[in-house]
Amino acid sequence: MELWFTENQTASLRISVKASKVLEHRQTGYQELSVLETEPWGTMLALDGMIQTTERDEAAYHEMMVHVPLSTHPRPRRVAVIGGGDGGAIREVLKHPSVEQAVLVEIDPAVVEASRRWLPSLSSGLDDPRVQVVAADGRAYVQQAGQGDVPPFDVIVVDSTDPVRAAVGLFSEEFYRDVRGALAPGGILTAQTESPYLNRELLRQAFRAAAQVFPLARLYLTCVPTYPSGLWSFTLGSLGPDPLDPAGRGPEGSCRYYTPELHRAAFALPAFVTELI
Ligand code: AG3
Repeated sequence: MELWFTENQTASLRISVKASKVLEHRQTGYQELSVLETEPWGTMLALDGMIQTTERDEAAYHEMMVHVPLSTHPRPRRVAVIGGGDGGAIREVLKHPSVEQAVLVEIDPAVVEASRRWLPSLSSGLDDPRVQVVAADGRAYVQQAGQGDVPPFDVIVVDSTDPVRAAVGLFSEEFYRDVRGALAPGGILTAQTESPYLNRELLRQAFRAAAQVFPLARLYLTCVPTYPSGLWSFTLGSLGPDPLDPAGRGPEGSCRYYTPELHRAAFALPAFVTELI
């Protein structure tokens, strides 16, 4: 018997992947969690039926999401990742020697547990002494951070799910204002902002919201074959440094996707994307 996993990406678009095994499938306190062994992409994590990450293509997402802001900042010391319970983003943050503290704020502890168990190549960094894992709602955490409950961050990375349920608020102007409040002078926000082909309104709205809140806002792209349309966007908001003129040292240790050339190239946008924002 063949086993196929299908994500309904939109009402009229699906992606299917052949799986050899279901490693875990359960309802957590927040969502339906599935971990599958797939033939083309290796181990894959899905939440509520939406592919979040796969071993084979996650570098195109996590490396670009993290190394672009962290190489832009001259000396990132404190970094927060909102969401991203699989640990892939944190693993990349730790490649920057200036980082003294990396806080992972994941609302669903089951995601962290599943990743520790099935995706060690993503979650391995979670045991690093610089890492603090907080089980909390990212919005509330960032709001409190802005009120001085925790020291300010140099970079805040928003590695959220699609804008449904708990994640809806993570694409709003209000949230970006809270992020700004939690950043140190010269701080940077990077948020995943979905597909320019399939989430046009959302992307435009999120980018414009960031541009309202931050003196500098830029959009950049990467290619993630298992995400809807394969073309994926990040919105970067900065209180100072410009990602087109990166001031940091860049990641130490090997990358599978990110290069300084790609860093620059990622900001070259197709005409239809420039028109979109
Ligand atoms: N967060 C963004 C995943 C969005 C994918 N959407 C979809 N498959 N419909 C990924 C979390 C990885 N750390």
